[in-house]
Amino acid sequence: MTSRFFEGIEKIRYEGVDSSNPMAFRHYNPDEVVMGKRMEDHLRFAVAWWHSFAWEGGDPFGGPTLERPWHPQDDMGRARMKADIAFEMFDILGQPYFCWHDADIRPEQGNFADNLRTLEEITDYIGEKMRAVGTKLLWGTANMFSHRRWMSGASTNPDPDVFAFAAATVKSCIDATHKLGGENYVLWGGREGYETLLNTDLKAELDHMGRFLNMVVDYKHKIGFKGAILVEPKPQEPSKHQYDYDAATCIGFLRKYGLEDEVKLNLEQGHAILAGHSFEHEIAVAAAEGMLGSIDMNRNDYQSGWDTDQFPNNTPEVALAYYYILKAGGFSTGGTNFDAKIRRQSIDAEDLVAAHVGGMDVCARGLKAAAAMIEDGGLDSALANRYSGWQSPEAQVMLGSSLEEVASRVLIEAIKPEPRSGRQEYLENYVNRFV
Ligand code: XUL
Ligand code: CO
Repeated sequence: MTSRFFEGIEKIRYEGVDSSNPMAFRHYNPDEVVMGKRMEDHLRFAVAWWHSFAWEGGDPFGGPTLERPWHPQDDMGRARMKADIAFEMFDILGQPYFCWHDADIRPEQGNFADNLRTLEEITDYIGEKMRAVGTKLLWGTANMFSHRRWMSGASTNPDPDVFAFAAATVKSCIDATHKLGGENYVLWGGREGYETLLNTDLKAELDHMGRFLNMVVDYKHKIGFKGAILVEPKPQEPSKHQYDYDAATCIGFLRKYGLEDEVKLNLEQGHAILAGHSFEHEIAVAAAEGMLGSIDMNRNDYQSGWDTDQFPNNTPEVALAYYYILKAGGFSTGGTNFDAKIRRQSIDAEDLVAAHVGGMDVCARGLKAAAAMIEDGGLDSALANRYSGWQSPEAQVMLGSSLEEVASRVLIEAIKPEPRSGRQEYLENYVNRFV
């Protein structure tokens, strides 16, 4: 039986760029082949259960604005209704994937045994719906930041009982992800950071987090989970200082704890902005280390300094993100998760669908622009030209020689560098031709 929540909203179809139908795709055409691959297989869109179905519209000044028949989310009957609604929307959008936290899909009952039982029950129910609708799981994760037990962190908590509770929680969520055929498992620190050094043993907390992540990786291999383990960088909010600040910080952490070949990154656009980076910077840093896993595609308000998690709508930004993703070989297990929420005044079912339609369309448009830039090769040839000096045998030999040898060559050959233009505006104008 279908609910009446999405009544009057038809399945979204591709109508092409000339369509003025706001509930149609103008660019996202799943079967269209871009650089030898179907658009759907490039983008691998996922809906985030938390923002779309669990969030009730509250902010620090006011309570829920989104009155949904499945709120409040405190019993299993309403958890099942929420799942029914979710899959109705997946059917309308036709996106191939979704993502969840345990706390989004089952009620919080305050103790581990009951949380485990209801997680198993609801993921069995979700498994049936996945088979019926054909939507797959991009990733599962544990919410270890909302309940008060996590207020001082999960694996970085000063209380070893919280570390234990976190280990049990992550085990249950990896089991559920594995059962549903999930393609990745994500860990976002949440409160893995601190408010004040005055009460924090920073070194002990980092060591505990490193040990925790090693346990997670060992367990993944033990059960034969083939998906990727991903961590998600974020510089602040909720904690003042987060240990997983940005891609570079996470990479250093993973190397220190011997996890560089086991764990990749789930990069989020809004988190990049909060860290003072562009999204493409974070993507390029991860790609340079072979650690690009997946992305959370949203947009952050550039003025507020908060994690506003808005749907993407900026083609030039999105195009550059996909440009560097395509340059890195595209996604393997990863995809494009809309870790984005509608504004609290957007209270209609139609707003929720329209937000995803627009997000999918701007990503498709960005992907096409990125592919066109790659096929044209303008940025590649500019780069090859800028670094062409490194092709010379002298330059290559230099990399294998000592500081004194290089110094004496400068004197003997009277090396005198001549500055060359970086051509930034020329290249920015080039990109604008495609977006
Ligand atoms: C928080 C955030 C999370 C993670 C999953 O800012 O992005 O929703 O994506 O826990
Ligand atoms: Co995210």
